[in-house]
This record gives sequence, structure tokens and C-alpha cells, in this order.
Amino acid sequence: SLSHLRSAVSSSSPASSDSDAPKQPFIIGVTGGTASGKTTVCDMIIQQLHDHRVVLVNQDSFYRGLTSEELQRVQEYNFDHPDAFDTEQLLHCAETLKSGQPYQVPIYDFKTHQRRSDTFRQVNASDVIILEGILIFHDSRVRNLMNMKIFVDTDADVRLARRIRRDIVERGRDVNSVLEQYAKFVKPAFDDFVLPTKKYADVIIPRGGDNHVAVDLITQHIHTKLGQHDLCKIYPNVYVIQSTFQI
Ligand code: UZR
Ligand code: MG
Repeated sequence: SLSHLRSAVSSSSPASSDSDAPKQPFIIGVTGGTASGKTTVCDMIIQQLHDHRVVLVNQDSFYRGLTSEELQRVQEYNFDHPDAFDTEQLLHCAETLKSGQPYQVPIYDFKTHQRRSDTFRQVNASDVIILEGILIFHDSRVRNLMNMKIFVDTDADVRLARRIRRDIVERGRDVNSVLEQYAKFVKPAFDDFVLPTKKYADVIIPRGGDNHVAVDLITQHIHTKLGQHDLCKIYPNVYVIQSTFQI
């Protein structure tokens, strides 16, 4: 998978002959089942890339707000289906950020299942953009914007245990409703929509947030790639003087 990783990343380097080309941000996609540790892995990557501008965009922000009819029968709403997200808006966001422009990301409230109408999160141009979510590899147009794709692979029992705790503490649910929703929607959608996107991953991280070695390897690689980007700008005719930028 290392050679995989290298080809996926090198193919996206800017043309080395064009010194005036604006530096495109490096886009990382992070997916995996619910409560697999995606957000933790992203936070670890961000911490290790502290000398670069890094932003995290969560697919959860692009959940569609529920209509009043859908809200009345919320137990029957499938939040794990691709249609639950506004994918066109997510694509527009990813394209805008990739082109170096800022984007106003919506804020979704898991307790009311609505978007905040009064505010948004301003995301500014950055060196690295991380796109995270259970179905972030589902749409091929979004996927094709990514320079590196990561699948966080955590056992289902560990994920369910975390999910129960998180939904109760952070998302205002009770045990029975979490278990019911898990059996009815979360698990089937994982099998039908999330797991099939594992084949697109350049890197598969076992155990999620516990895996410091995997995160170290990934961030070293990104550091190297960002160094090459800078080098291409300064010395357009020099291809790789990688050792200069080795960590
Ligand atoms: P992560 N989800 C909710 O529980 N409520 C909502 O209003 C919107 C989404 C859940 C969704 C999915 N499913 O499994 C999870 N359900 O959020 C994705 N049921 O979030 O990637 O952080 O696990
Ligand atoms: Mg998360």
C-alpha cells in the first residue's frame, strides 16, 4: 500500500515547470464506520502538522435539516443513507477550498436535527484540508479531489460501545433508542455503503485513534509532500531534493 500511497500523492503534485501556478492545498479524505475514531485520527494529524495551516471539514455539517413531517417520525429516518447528506453542497465546499477560496460551512445540530439558520463556520484557505465522514468516499467527484484517502478500521463491537456512550453524552439519546437505530439503520448502512468504499483507501488504519505509528507515518509523508510543493514553487526546474525537507 506504500507504493499505492506514493502514486496517489505524486500524481497530484503541481506541474513543476509552472512556477506561477498557485499552490493547491493537499486534500485528505478520512472515512470509517460510526465511532471508529475518525475524528480522533484527524485531530492527531492536525496536531502533528502544527507548522502548516490545516482545516477539518466534517461531512456531518452537510446533513440536511429534517422537515417537520420527518421530525415527527424521526425514529424512521435513515441518517446513515447517502441521501441524508447534501452532497452537491459538500462537493461545492471541497472544490472551493481546493481552489484556495474560503467557504462558509453550515452548522448542524444533532439534538434538533436542524441546521443553525443564524450562523455558519468560516473555513479559510489552508495548506491541508481534511474531509471526514462515514460516507466521504461515496461520491466519486468528492473522492477524486483527494490526494490521500484513509480508512479507519475499528472492530464493530468497539464502535458500538463508543457510539452508545457518545450518543447519550453528546447527542441527547437513551440506550434503547441508540440500540434500535443501530440495528435498524447504522449496521445495515455500514455494510451496504461504508464498507464497500474501503477499496478506495490508500491507507487503512487498524484500531483508529490508538494507532500512533500509523498517524506518524501519514504525517511524515504529508510533510514531505508539502515540502516538495514549496520546492516546486521556489525552484521550478528542480524535481526532488527530498532530503532537504526530511523530518
Ligand atoms: P459519526 N446521526 C444522528 O445520530 N443524528 C443526526 O441527526 C444525524 C446523524 C448519526 C448517524 C451516523 N446516524 O451514524 C452518525 N444515525 O451520526 C455519523 N443513526 O457520525 O461519523 O461521527 O459516527
Ligand atoms: Mg466523528
